[in-house]
Amino acid sequence: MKKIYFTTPIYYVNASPHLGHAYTTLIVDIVSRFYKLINYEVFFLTGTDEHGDKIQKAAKEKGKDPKVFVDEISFIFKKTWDYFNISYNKFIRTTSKEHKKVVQFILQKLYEKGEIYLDEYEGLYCYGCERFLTNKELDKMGRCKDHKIQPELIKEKNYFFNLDKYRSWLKEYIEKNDLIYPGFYKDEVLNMLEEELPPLCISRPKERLSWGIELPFDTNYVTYVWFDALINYLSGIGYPENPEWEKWWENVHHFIAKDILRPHAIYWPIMLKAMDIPIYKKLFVHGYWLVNHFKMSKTLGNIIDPIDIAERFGKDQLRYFLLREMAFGYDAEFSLTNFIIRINADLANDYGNLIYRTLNLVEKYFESKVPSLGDLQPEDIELLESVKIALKDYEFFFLNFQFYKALEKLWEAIRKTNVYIDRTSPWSEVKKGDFIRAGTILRVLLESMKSFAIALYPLMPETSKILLENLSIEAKDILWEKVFHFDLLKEGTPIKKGKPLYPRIEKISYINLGAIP
Ligand code: ME8
Repeated sequence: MKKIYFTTPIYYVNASPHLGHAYTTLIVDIVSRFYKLINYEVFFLTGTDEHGDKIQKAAKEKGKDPKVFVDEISFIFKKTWDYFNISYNKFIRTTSKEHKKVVQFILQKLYEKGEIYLDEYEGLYCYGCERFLTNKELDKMGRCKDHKIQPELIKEKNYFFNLDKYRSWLKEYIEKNDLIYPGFYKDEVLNMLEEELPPLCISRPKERLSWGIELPFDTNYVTYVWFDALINYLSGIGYPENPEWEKWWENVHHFIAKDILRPHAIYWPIMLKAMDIPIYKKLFVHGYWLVNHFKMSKTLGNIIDPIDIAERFGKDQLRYFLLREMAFGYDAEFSLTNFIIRINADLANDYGNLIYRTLNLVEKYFESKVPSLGDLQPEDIELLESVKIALKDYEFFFLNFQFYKALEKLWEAIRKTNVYIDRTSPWSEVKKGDFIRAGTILRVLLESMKSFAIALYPLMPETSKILLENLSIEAKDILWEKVFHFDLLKEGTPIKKGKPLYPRIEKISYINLGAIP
Protein backbone atom coordinates (compact mmCIF):
# COMPACT_ATOMS: atom_id res chain seq x y z
CA MET A 1 0.00 0.00 0.00
CA LYS A 2 1.32 3.44 -0.89
CA LYS A 3 1.74 5.83 2.02
CA ILE A 4 0.79 9.49 2.15
CA TYR A 5 1.15 12.00 4.97
CA PHE A 6 -1.07 15.09 5.33
CA THR A 7 -0.84 17.93 7.83
CA THR A 8 -2.92 20.92 8.88
CA PRO A 9 -1.28 23.93 10.49
CA ILE A 10 -1.13 23.61 14.24
CA TYR A 11 -3.45 26.32 15.46
CA TYR A 12 -2.71 28.96 18.07
CA VAL A 13 -4.54 28.37 21.30
CA ASN A 14 -5.21 32.04 22.06
CA ALA A 15 -8.88 31.51 21.17
CA SER A 16 -11.34 28.76 20.25
CA PRO A 17 -11.48 27.40 16.69
CA HIS A 18 -13.56 29.20 14.10
CA LEU A 19 -14.76 28.35 10.62
CA GLY A 20 -11.37 29.23 9.06
CA HIS A 21 -9.59 26.63 11.19
CA ALA A 22 -12.37 24.16 10.53
CA TYR A 23 -12.01 24.65 6.77
CA THR A 24 -8.36 23.57 6.61
CA THR A 25 -9.00 20.66 8.95
CA LEU A 26 -12.07 19.53 7.03
CA ILE A 27 -10.24 19.79 3.70
CA VAL A 28 -7.44 17.59 5.02
CA ASP A 29 -10.03 15.19 6.41
CA ILE A 30 -11.81 15.01 3.05
CA VAL A 31 -8.57 14.55 1.12
CA SER A 32 -7.36 11.89 3.60
CA ARG A 33 -10.61 9.99 3.28
CA PHE A 34 -10.42 10.21 -0.50
CA TYR A 35 -6.89 8.78 -0.51
CA LYS A 36 -8.08 5.93 1.69
CA LEU A 37 -10.85 5.29 -0.81
CA ILE A 38 -8.23 4.92 -3.54
CA ASN A 39 -6.23 2.51 -1.38
CA TYR A 40 -3.57 4.64 0.24
CA GLU A 41 -2.35 4.29 3.78
CA VAL A 42 -2.78 7.76 5.26
CA PHE A 43 -1.24 9.55 8.23
CA PHE A 44 -3.06 12.73 9.19
CA LEU A 45 -1.52 15.11 11.69
CA THR A 46 -3.13 18.10 13.33
CA GLY A 47 -2.61 19.85 16.65
CA THR A 48 -2.06 23.06 18.55
CA ASP A 49 0.70 25.67 18.69
CA GLU A 50 0.94 26.68 22.32
CA HIS A 51 3.99 28.85 22.99
CA GLY A 52 4.74 32.52 22.45
CA ASP A 53 3.89 36.09 23.37
CA LYS A 54 0.38 36.04 22.01
CA ILE A 55 -0.62 33.01 24.08
CA GLN A 56 1.14 34.20 27.22
CA LYS A 57 -0.75 37.48 26.82
CA ALA A 58 -4.11 35.79 26.24
CA ALA A 59 -3.62 33.65 29.38
CA LYS A 60 -2.75 36.74 31.40
CA GLU A 61 -5.86 38.55 30.19
CA LYS A 62 -7.94 35.65 31.47
CA GLY A 63 -5.96 35.64 34.72
CA LYS A 64 -4.80 32.08 34.10
CA ASP A 65 -1.54 30.26 34.30
CA PRO A 66 -0.39 29.68 30.68
CA LYS A 67 -0.29 25.90 31.10
CA VAL A 68 -3.85 25.77 32.47
CA PHE A 69 -4.98 28.12 29.72
CA VAL A 70 -3.39 26.17 26.84
CA ASP A 71 -4.70 22.87 28.23
CA GLU A 72 -8.22 24.27 28.14
CA ILE A 73 -8.10 25.71 24.63
CA SER A 74 -6.19 22.80 23.13
CA PHE A 75 -8.89 20.54 24.56
CA ILE A 76 -11.56 22.66 22.84
CA PHE A 77 -9.75 22.23 19.50
CA LYS A 78 -9.53 18.48 20.02
CA LYS A 79 -13.21 18.26 21.02
CA THR A 80 -14.19 20.31 17.99
CA TRP A 81 -12.33 17.94 15.65
CA ASP A 82 -13.85 14.97 17.45
CA TYR A 83 -17.29 16.51 17.04
CA PHE A 84 -16.65 16.70 13.29
CA ASN A 85 -15.30 13.10 13.24
CA ILE A 86 -12.00 14.32 11.86
CA SER A 87 -9.98 11.25 10.92
CA TYR A 88 -6.67 12.50 12.31
CA ASN A 89 -4.09 9.95 13.44
CA LYS A 90 -2.33 12.20 15.87
CA PHE A 91 -3.01 15.45 17.66
CA ILE A 92 0.32 17.08 18.46
CA ARG A 93 0.80 19.72 21.14
CA THR A 94 3.92 21.86 21.18
CA THR A 95 3.92 21.85 24.98
CA SER A 96 4.24 18.05 25.04
CA LYS A 97 7.46 16.46 26.26
CA GLU A 98 7.94 14.50 23.03
CA HIS A 99 7.76 17.66 20.91
CA LYS A 100 10.02 19.76 23.15
CA LYS A 101 12.66 17.05 23.03
CA VAL A 102 12.71 17.08 19.23
CA VAL A 103 12.91 20.89 19.07
CA GLN A 104 15.87 20.86 21.45
CA PHE A 105 17.54 18.06 19.50
CA ILE A 106 17.26 20.05 16.26
CA LEU A 107 18.36 23.31 17.87
CA GLN A 108 21.45 21.65 19.31
CA LYS A 109 22.30 20.05 15.99
CA LEU A 110 21.99 23.33 14.09
CA TYR A 111 23.91 25.22 16.75
CA GLU A 112 26.77 22.76 16.51
CA LYS A 113 26.73 23.15 12.73
CA GLY A 114 27.10 26.89 13.16
CA GLU A 115 23.69 27.68 11.67
CA ILE A 116 22.48 29.49 14.78
CA TYR A 117 24.32 32.52 16.18
CA LEU A 118 23.88 35.26 18.79
CA ASP A 119 23.39 38.77 17.44
CA GLU A 120 21.69 42.08 18.01
CA TYR A 121 18.93 42.90 15.58
CA GLU A 122 16.54 45.76 15.18
CA GLY A 123 13.35 45.35 13.21
CA LEU A 124 9.60 45.71 13.04
CA TYR A 125 7.94 42.85 14.84
CA CYS A 126 4.30 41.82 14.31
CA TYR A 127 2.80 39.95 17.24
CA GLY A 128 -0.02 38.70 15.01
CA CYS A 129 2.47 37.02 12.65
CA GLU A 130 4.97 36.40 15.47
CA ARG A 131 7.89 37.41 13.25
CA PHE A 132 9.81 40.41 11.90
CA LEU A 133 8.26 41.91 8.79
CA THR A 134 9.93 43.13 5.63
CA ASN A 135 8.97 46.55 4.22
CA LYS A 136 6.90 44.90 1.51
CA GLU A 137 4.64 43.42 4.15
CA LEU A 138 3.53 46.79 5.50
CA ASP A 139 0.54 48.78 4.27
CA LYS A 140 0.64 52.52 3.50
CA MET A 141 0.09 53.31 7.17
CA GLY A 142 3.04 51.16 8.16
CA ARG A 143 0.80 48.42 9.60
CA CYS A 144 0.98 44.67 9.06
CA LYS A 145 -1.14 44.05 5.94
CA ASP A 146 -2.67 40.93 7.42
CA HIS A 147 -3.38 41.92 10.99
CA LYS A 148 -3.84 45.67 10.47
CA ILE A 149 -1.76 46.37 13.55
CA GLN A 150 1.32 48.53 13.98
CA PRO A 151 4.42 46.36 14.30
CA GLU A 152 6.69 47.11 17.22
CA LEU A 153 10.29 48.24 16.78
CA ILE A 154 12.34 45.69 18.67
CA LYS A 155 16.07 45.82 19.31
CA GLU A 156 17.36 42.90 21.28
CA LYS A 157 20.20 40.41 21.61
CA ASN A 158 18.90 37.12 20.34
CA TYR A 159 19.73 33.93 18.53
CA PHE A 160 19.27 34.00 14.78
CA PHE A 161 19.17 31.63 11.90
CA ASN A 162 20.66 32.93 8.67
CA LEU A 163 18.01 32.43 6.01
CA ASP A 164 19.67 34.49 3.32
CA LYS A 165 22.54 32.03 3.02
CA TYR A 166 20.07 29.60 1.43
CA ARG A 167 18.13 32.10 -0.69
CA SER A 168 19.56 31.25 -4.10
CA TRP A 169 19.38 27.52 -3.39
CA LEU A 170 15.69 27.83 -2.45
CA LYS A 171 14.91 29.96 -5.48
CA GLU A 172 16.35 27.35 -7.78
CA TYR A 173 14.63 24.54 -5.90
CA ILE A 174 11.22 26.20 -6.17
CA GLU A 175 11.75 27.06 -9.83
CA LYS A 176 12.67 23.46 -10.67
CA ASN A 177 10.21 21.59 -8.48
CA ASP A 178 6.47 21.54 -8.34
CA LEU A 179 6.44 22.47 -4.67
CA ILE A 180 3.63 24.98 -4.23
CA TYR A 181 0.00 24.77 -5.34
CA PRO A 182 -1.77 26.80 -6.79
CA GLY A 183 0.95 28.15 -9.06
CA PHE A 184 0.29 31.81 -8.32
CA TYR A 185 1.56 31.28 -4.76
CA LYS A 186 4.75 29.85 -6.22
CA ASP A 187 5.17 33.11 -8.13
CA GLU A 188 4.50 35.05 -4.93
CA VAL A 189 7.21 33.11 -3.10
CA LEU A 190 9.69 33.57 -5.95
CA ASN A 191 8.94 37.27 -5.72
CA MET A 192 9.67 37.23 -1.96
CA LEU A 193 12.96 35.57 -2.74
CA GLU A 194 14.03 38.51 -4.93
CA GLU A 195 14.60 40.51 -1.74
CA GLU A 196 17.27 39.77 0.85
CA LEU A 197 15.82 37.61 3.62
CA PRO A 198 16.11 39.04 7.12
CA PRO A 199 17.62 36.57 9.59
CA LEU A 200 15.04 34.53 11.45
CA CYS A 201 14.93 35.39 15.11
CA ILE A 202 14.45 32.12 16.95
CA SER A 203 14.73 33.16 20.58
CA ARG A 204 13.46 35.44 23.30
CA PRO A 205 15.30 36.31 26.49
CA LYS A 206 13.60 34.50 29.35
CA GLU A 207 13.06 37.69 31.31
CA ARG A 208 10.72 38.93 28.55
CA LEU A 209 9.09 35.66 27.56
CA SER A 210 9.18 32.55 29.65
CA TRP A 211 6.49 30.67 27.75
CA GLY A 212 8.71 28.79 25.28
CA ILE A 213 11.15 25.92 24.96
CA GLU A 214 14.51 26.49 26.61
CA LEU A 215 17.48 26.65 24.23
CA PRO A 216 19.67 23.64 24.96
CA PHE A 217 22.84 25.73 24.55
CA ASP A 218 21.77 28.86 26.45
CA THR A 219 19.33 28.60 29.35
CA ASN A 220 18.78 32.37 29.38
CA TYR A 221 16.67 32.06 26.26
CA VAL A 222 13.63 30.21 25.01
CA THR A 223 12.59 29.41 21.46
CA TYR A 224 8.99 29.86 20.40
CA VAL A 225 6.63 30.09 17.46
CA TRP A 226 8.12 29.30 14.05
CA PHE A 227 11.20 27.38 15.06
CA ASP A 228 9.07 25.50 17.53
CA ALA A 229 5.87 25.18 15.48
CA LEU A 230 7.17 24.01 12.10
CA ILE A 231 9.05 21.17 13.75
CA ASN A 232 5.72 19.61 14.77
CA TYR A 233 5.52 18.10 11.29
CA LEU A 234 8.54 15.97 12.24
CA SER A 235 7.92 15.39 15.93
CA GLY A 236 4.35 14.32 15.11
CA ILE A 237 5.61 11.26 13.20
CA GLY A 238 8.25 10.28 15.73
CA TYR A 239 11.37 11.93 14.27
CA PRO A 240 14.19 11.07 14.94
CA GLU A 241 13.72 8.04 17.18
CA ASN A 242 10.95 6.11 15.50
CA PRO A 243 12.35 4.81 12.17
CA GLU A 244 8.79 4.86 10.75
CA TRP A 245 9.01 8.63 10.38
CA GLU A 246 11.02 8.41 7.17
CA LYS A 247 8.39 6.33 5.42
CA TRP A 248 5.77 9.00 6.02
CA TRP A 249 8.12 11.88 5.34
CA GLU A 250 8.81 10.59 1.80
CA ASN A 251 5.30 11.66 0.83
CA VAL A 252 4.43 14.61 3.06
CA HIS A 253 1.87 17.24 2.01
CA HIS A 254 1.19 20.38 4.03
CA PHE A 255 -2.06 22.35 3.90
CA ILE A 256 -2.20 25.99 5.00
CA ALA A 257 -3.89 29.28 4.20
CA LYS A 258 -1.96 32.09 2.58
CA ASP A 259 -1.36 33.89 5.91
CA ILE A 260 1.45 31.48 6.74
CA LEU A 261 2.90 31.11 3.26
CA ARG A 262 6.27 32.70 4.09
CA PRO A 263 7.08 30.47 7.08
CA HIS A 264 6.06 27.34 5.17
CA ALA A 265 7.51 28.18 1.77
CA ILE A 266 10.70 29.89 2.95
CA TYR A 267 11.63 29.17 6.58
CA TRP A 268 10.60 25.53 6.57
CA PRO A 269 12.43 24.31 3.41
CA ILE A 270 15.53 26.21 4.54
CA MET A 271 15.34 24.66 8.02
CA LEU A 272 14.96 21.21 6.45
CA LYS A 273 17.87 21.82 4.10
CA ALA A 274 20.07 22.93 7.02
CA MET A 275 19.09 19.75 8.89
CA ASP A 276 19.81 17.55 5.82
CA ILE A 277 16.20 16.40 5.75
CA PRO A 278 14.45 16.13 2.36
CA ILE A 279 12.09 18.96 1.49
CA TYR A 280 8.38 18.19 1.77
CA LYS A 281 6.52 17.03 -1.35
CA LYS A 282 3.95 19.76 -1.64
CA LEU A 283 2.49 22.82 0.01
CA PHE A 284 -1.21 23.45 -0.64
CA VAL A 285 -2.26 27.00 -0.04
CA HIS A 286 -5.87 28.10 0.20
CA GLY A 287 -7.42 31.56 0.46
CA TYR A 288 -9.44 33.13 3.24
CA TRP A 289 -13.04 32.75 4.24
CA LEU A 290 -14.34 36.27 4.31
CA VAL A 291 -17.32 37.58 6.21
CA ASN A 292 -18.67 40.89 4.96
CA HIS A 293 -15.64 41.04 2.65
CA PHE A 294 -13.07 40.82 5.47
CA LYS A 295 -10.96 37.90 6.59
CA MET A 296 -12.70 36.09 9.39
CA SER A 297 -10.61 36.78 12.44
CA LYS A 298 -10.95 37.28 16.15
CA THR A 299 -9.48 40.77 15.94
CA LEU A 300 -12.20 41.89 13.50
CA GLY A 301 -14.96 40.18 15.48
CA ASN A 302 -16.54 38.50 12.45
CA ILE A 303 -16.06 34.95 13.61
CA ILE A 304 -18.33 32.08 12.60
CA ASP A 305 -18.53 29.09 14.90
CA PRO A 306 -18.47 25.91 12.77
CA ILE A 307 -20.32 23.89 15.40
CA ASP A 308 -23.14 26.40 15.42
CA ILE A 309 -23.59 26.02 11.65
CA ALA A 310 -23.25 22.22 11.78
CA GLU A 311 -25.76 21.94 14.62
CA ARG A 312 -28.34 23.96 12.73
CA PHE A 313 -27.86 22.61 9.24
CA GLY A 314 -25.82 19.39 9.46
CA LYS A 315 -22.14 18.48 9.47
CA ASP A 316 -22.18 17.06 5.95
CA GLN A 317 -24.04 20.11 4.68
CA LEU A 318 -21.29 22.33 6.05
CA ARG A 319 -18.56 20.13 4.55
CA TYR A 320 -20.32 20.20 1.18
CA PHE A 321 -20.74 23.95 1.21
CA LEU A 322 -17.14 24.68 2.16
CA LEU A 323 -15.76 22.44 -0.55
CA ARG A 324 -18.20 23.54 -3.22
CA GLU A 325 -18.05 27.25 -2.59
CA MET A 326 -14.33 27.98 -2.37
CA ALA A 327 -12.08 27.67 -5.40
CA PHE A 328 -8.95 26.31 -3.73
CA GLY A 329 -6.39 29.08 -3.48
CA TYR A 330 -8.83 31.99 -3.75
CA ASP A 331 -10.83 33.83 -1.09
CA ALA A 332 -14.53 33.07 -0.69
CA GLU A 333 -17.36 34.86 1.07
CA PHE A 334 -19.31 33.04 3.76
CA SER A 335 -22.90 34.12 4.04
CA LEU A 336 -25.95 32.29 5.25
CA THR A 337 -27.87 33.33 2.18
CA ASN A 338 -25.27 31.62 -0.04
CA PHE A 339 -25.23 28.65 2.30
CA ILE A 340 -28.97 28.13 2.20
CA ILE A 341 -29.26 28.66 -1.55
CA ARG A 342 -26.46 26.17 -2.19
CA ILE A 343 -27.73 23.49 0.20
CA ASN A 344 -31.32 23.75 -0.94
CA ALA A 345 -30.41 23.66 -4.63
CA ASP A 346 -27.71 20.99 -4.68
CA LEU A 347 -28.48 18.77 -1.72
CA ALA A 348 -32.20 19.11 -1.01
CA ASN A 349 -33.35 19.50 -4.63
CA ASP A 350 -30.92 17.67 -6.88
CA TYR A 351 -29.33 14.92 -4.84
CA GLY A 352 -31.92 14.57 -2.09
CA ASN A 353 -34.79 14.36 -4.55
CA LEU A 354 -33.03 11.77 -6.65
CA ILE A 355 -32.54 9.59 -3.59
CA TYR A 356 -36.00 10.07 -2.21
CA ARG A 357 -37.86 9.60 -5.47
CA THR A 358 -35.93 6.47 -6.35
CA LEU A 359 -36.30 4.84 -2.95
CA ASN A 360 -39.97 5.76 -2.90
CA LEU A 361 -40.60 4.08 -6.24
CA VAL A 362 -38.69 0.96 -5.20
CA GLU A 363 -40.79 0.82 -2.06
CA LYS A 364 -44.03 1.37 -3.93
CA TYR A 365 -43.52 -1.05 -6.78
CA PHE A 366 -40.91 -3.56 -5.60
CA GLU A 367 -41.61 -3.93 -1.87
CA SER A 368 -38.30 -2.17 -1.12
CA LYS A 369 -36.22 -4.92 -2.69
CA VAL A 370 -33.50 -4.47 -5.29
CA PRO A 371 -35.11 -5.20 -8.66
CA SER A 372 -33.35 -7.31 -11.28
CA LEU A 373 -31.44 -5.78 -14.14
CA GLY A 374 -33.12 -6.61 -17.45
CA ASP A 375 -31.85 -5.75 -20.94
CA LEU A 376 -30.44 -2.25 -21.04
CA GLN A 377 -32.03 0.19 -23.47
CA PRO A 378 -30.03 2.93 -25.24
CA GLU A 379 -31.29 5.53 -22.74
CA ASP A 380 -29.98 3.41 -19.84
CA ILE A 381 -26.60 2.93 -21.50
CA GLU A 382 -26.41 6.64 -22.25
CA LEU A 383 -27.08 7.54 -18.63
CA LEU A 384 -24.60 5.04 -17.18
CA GLU A 385 -21.99 6.22 -19.66
CA SER A 386 -22.42 9.84 -18.59
CA VAL A 387 -22.31 8.83 -14.91
CA LYS A 388 -19.05 6.98 -15.61
CA ILE A 389 -17.53 9.98 -17.39
CA ALA A 390 -18.64 12.30 -14.57
CA LEU A 391 -17.02 10.02 -12.00
CA LYS A 392 -13.76 10.00 -13.95
CA ASP A 393 -13.84 13.81 -14.16
CA TYR A 394 -14.67 13.98 -10.45
CA GLU A 395 -11.66 11.83 -9.62
CA PHE A 396 -9.40 13.88 -11.88
CA PHE A 397 -10.44 17.25 -10.45
CA PHE A 398 -10.49 15.95 -6.89
CA LEU A 399 -6.92 14.70 -7.16
CA ASN A 400 -5.96 18.05 -8.68
CA PHE A 401 -7.51 19.97 -5.78
CA GLN A 402 -10.14 21.59 -7.95
CA PHE A 403 -12.90 20.48 -5.64
CA TYR A 404 -15.64 22.76 -6.87
CA LYS A 405 -15.03 21.58 -10.43
CA ALA A 406 -15.10 17.96 -9.27
CA LEU A 407 -18.47 18.59 -7.62
CA GLU A 408 -19.78 20.51 -10.61
CA LYS A 409 -19.07 17.47 -12.80
CA LEU A 410 -20.73 15.08 -10.38
CA TRP A 411 -23.77 17.31 -10.07
CA GLU A 412 -24.17 17.43 -13.84
CA ALA A 413 -24.55 13.66 -13.68
CA ILE A 414 -26.93 13.86 -10.71
CA ARG A 415 -29.14 16.28 -12.60
CA LYS A 416 -29.05 14.06 -15.70
CA THR A 417 -30.12 11.15 -13.52
CA ASN A 418 -33.10 13.16 -12.31
CA VAL A 419 -34.04 13.95 -15.91
CA TYR A 420 -33.69 10.22 -16.68
CA ILE A 421 -36.40 9.38 -14.11
CA ASP A 422 -38.83 11.74 -15.80
CA ARG A 423 -37.89 10.60 -19.28
CA THR A 424 -38.13 6.89 -18.58
CA SER A 425 -41.09 7.29 -16.14
CA PRO A 426 -40.95 3.87 -14.47
CA TRP A 427 -44.48 4.44 -13.09
CA SER A 428 -45.84 4.36 -16.69
CA GLU A 429 -44.10 1.03 -17.27
CA VAL A 430 -45.78 -0.28 -14.12
CA LYS A 431 -49.12 0.96 -15.40
CA LYS A 432 -48.48 -0.93 -18.65
CA GLY A 433 -47.68 -3.96 -16.54
CA ASP A 434 -44.04 -4.08 -17.68
CA PHE A 435 -42.38 -4.71 -14.32
CA ILE A 436 -39.19 -5.93 -15.94
CA ARG A 437 -38.63 -2.56 -17.65
CA ALA A 438 -39.69 -0.60 -14.56
CA GLY A 439 -37.32 -2.72 -12.45
CA THR A 440 -34.44 -2.17 -14.84
CA ILE A 441 -34.92 1.59 -14.76
CA LEU A 442 -35.01 1.62 -10.96
CA ARG A 443 -31.98 -0.64 -10.79
CA VAL A 444 -30.05 1.73 -13.08
CA LEU A 445 -31.07 4.53 -10.71
CA LEU A 446 -30.04 2.61 -7.60
CA GLU A 447 -26.67 1.66 -9.10
CA SER A 448 -25.98 5.28 -10.10
CA MET A 449 -26.98 6.48 -6.64
CA LYS A 450 -24.67 4.01 -4.99
CA SER A 451 -21.79 5.30 -7.14
CA PHE A 452 -22.60 8.89 -6.14
CA ALA A 453 -22.73 7.87 -2.48
CA ILE A 454 -19.32 6.13 -2.63
CA ALA A 455 -17.79 9.06 -4.50
CA LEU A 456 -19.19 11.48 -1.92
CA TYR A 457 -18.23 9.33 1.05
CA PRO A 458 -15.03 11.29 1.87
CA LEU A 459 -16.91 14.55 1.57
CA MET A 460 -20.15 13.66 3.36
CA PRO A 461 -19.29 10.57 5.41
CA GLU A 462 -22.29 10.61 7.77
CA THR A 463 -25.08 10.82 5.23
CA SER A 464 -23.28 8.69 2.63
CA LYS A 465 -22.84 5.95 5.22
CA ILE A 466 -26.57 5.98 5.98
CA LEU A 467 -27.45 5.90 2.30
CA LEU A 468 -25.03 3.06 1.56
CA GLU A 469 -26.37 1.11 4.54
CA ASN A 470 -29.92 1.71 3.35
CA LEU A 471 -28.86 0.27 -0.01
CA SER A 472 -27.31 -2.74 1.79
CA ILE A 473 -23.83 -1.97 0.43
CA GLU A 474 -21.23 -3.70 2.57
CA ALA A 475 -18.40 -1.69 4.12
CA LYS A 476 -15.82 -3.69 2.14
CA ASP A 477 -17.37 -2.37 -1.07
CA ILE A 478 -16.85 1.27 -0.17
CA LEU A 479 -13.89 1.59 -2.51
CA TRP A 480 -13.28 3.92 -5.39
CA GLU A 481 -13.01 1.10 -7.97
CA LYS A 482 -16.57 0.02 -7.10
CA VAL A 483 -18.07 3.26 -8.38
CA PHE A 484 -17.65 1.91 -11.91
CA HIS A 485 -19.49 -1.36 -11.15
CA PHE A 486 -23.11 -0.96 -12.09
CA ASP A 487 -24.15 -4.36 -10.80
CA LEU A 488 -22.95 -4.06 -7.21
CA LEU A 489 -26.38 -4.33 -5.60
CA LYS A 490 -27.84 -7.77 -5.10
CA GLU A 491 -31.19 -8.58 -6.60
CA GLY A 492 -33.87 -9.13 -3.98
CA THR A 493 -31.87 -7.52 -1.17
CA PRO A 494 -34.05 -5.37 1.08
CA ILE A 495 -33.38 -1.65 1.00
CA LYS A 496 -34.58 1.08 3.32
CA LYS A 497 -36.12 4.36 2.40
CA GLY A 498 -35.08 6.05 5.63
CA LYS A 499 -35.63 9.71 6.45
CA PRO A 500 -34.75 12.43 3.94
CA LEU A 501 -30.97 12.91 4.29
CA TYR A 502 -30.83 16.46 3.00
CA PRO A 503 -33.98 18.29 4.12
CA ARG A 504 -34.72 21.73 2.73
CA ILE A 505 -33.61 24.55 5.00
CA GLU A 506 -36.70 26.56 5.82
CA LYS A 507 -36.49 30.24 6.69
CA ILE A 508 -37.55 29.70 10.27
CA SER A 509 -34.35 27.85 11.17
CA TYR A 510 -31.96 30.66 10.38
CA ILE A 511 -33.89 33.64 11.52
CA ASN A 512 -31.97 34.11 14.77
CA LEU A 513 -28.40 34.16 13.59
CA GLY A 514 -27.80 37.79 14.45
CA ALA A 515 -24.76 39.38 12.89
CA ILE A 516 -24.06 36.70 10.30
CA PRO A 517 -25.07 37.99 6.87
O1 ME8 B 1 -0.80 30.63 12.07
N1 ME8 B 1 -9.97 31.50 6.22
O2 ME8 B 1 -2.05 29.52 13.67
P1 ME8 B 1 -3.49 30.18 13.47
C1 ME8 B 1 -9.38 30.33 5.96
N2 ME8 B 1 0.13 28.55 14.75
N3 ME8 B 1 -8.52 29.71 6.80
C2 ME8 B 1 -8.25 30.32 7.97
C3 ME8 B 1 -8.84 31.56 8.31
C4 ME8 B 1 -9.74 32.15 7.37
N4 ME8 B 1 -10.38 33.29 7.60
N5 ME8 B 1 -8.39 31.91 9.53
C5 ME8 B 1 -7.56 30.91 9.95
C6 ME8 B 1 -0.89 29.85 13.00
N6 ME8 B 1 -7.48 29.94 9.01
C7 ME8 B 1 0.32 29.06 13.45
C8 ME8 B 1 0.56 27.95 12.45
S1 ME8 B 1 1.88 25.82 11.58
C9 ME8 B 1 3.36 25.13 11.79
C10 ME8 B 1 1.76 27.10 12.73
C11 ME8 B 1 -6.71 28.69 9.12
O3 ME8 B 1 -4.29 29.71 14.63
C12 ME8 B 1 -5.70 28.54 8.00
O4 ME8 B 1 -5.34 27.19 7.91
O5 ME8 B 1 -3.38 31.63 13.23
C13 ME8 B 1 -4.53 29.34 8.51
O6 ME8 B 1 -3.32 29.07 7.84
C14 ME8 B 1 -4.51 28.90 9.95
O7 ME8 B 1 -5.91 28.75 10.29
C15 ME8 B 1 -3.83 29.87 10.90
O8 ME8 B 1 -4.07 29.43 12.20
